[in-house]
Amino acid sequence: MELFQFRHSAFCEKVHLVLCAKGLSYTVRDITPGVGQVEVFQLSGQRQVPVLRDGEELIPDSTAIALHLEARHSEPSLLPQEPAERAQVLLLEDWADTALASGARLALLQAAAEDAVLRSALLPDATPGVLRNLIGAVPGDLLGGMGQLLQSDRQTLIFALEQLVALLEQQPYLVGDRPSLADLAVAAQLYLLRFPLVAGPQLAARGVAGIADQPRFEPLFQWRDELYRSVGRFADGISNSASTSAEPVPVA
Ligand SMILES: N[C@@H](CCC(=O)N[C@@H](CS)C(=O)NCC(=O)O)C(=O)O
Repeated sequence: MELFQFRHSAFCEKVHLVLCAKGLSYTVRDITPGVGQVEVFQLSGQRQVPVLRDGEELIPDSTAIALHLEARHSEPSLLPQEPAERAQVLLLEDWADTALASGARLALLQAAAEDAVLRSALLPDATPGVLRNLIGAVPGDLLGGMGQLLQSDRQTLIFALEQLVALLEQQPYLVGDRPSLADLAVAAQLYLLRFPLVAGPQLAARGVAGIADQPRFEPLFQWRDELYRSVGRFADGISNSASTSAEPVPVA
């Protein structure tokens, strides 16, 4: 299997987590946003990543990929058999992919507008050093417009994170007694708020100021990091992945 991805994409991260949880081997193709998406379009008929190539099949969309993998590799299952639990997992996954995803993306954009190191670390690995430095040097207030997060959006995100903390204080997983697609979808979006080790040394543990460094969210990020350990998603990617890139990219 081959995963076409952007280097720091929460939806691609979700697919990595599913592949790891199922113990599957795969390679990674890093796509450059913009120009690289032409190839994605030619292959899959749409331009977004993630796209998974599984033999002859090309599957776009993280949810479709997760369901495809669940159908092909049923163990360990990420979707409970019990209908009510299954429905809860699918609802939570959809919430993570929509409301949480949009809040997290906006929060990261705003943080990047204010933080030159974060800004340049988020650029695709193929970006030449000169350009990377230039973008890092652009004053944050010039970029402020692109990352404006309304106070109410931020409050909505914070409220949601608080509910996740409260829920996970009571139980180890969001639904049921084992990791499900709901946990992986939520953990994948948390990638943007505080980068896990697998994001590489420049980004690991950095994130959105006021969230990544907020003590009351610490249990949530610890839960996320523990989930990464339990599914075997490690920085070196040795357990399950080999990058096709010439650089030793920490497999994303
Ligand atoms: N619903 C899709 C969303 C995928 C998505 O938003 N991909 C973004 C990267 S995170 C993308 O390809 N953006 C480029 C574009 O829209 O042209 C999924 O779950 O995979």
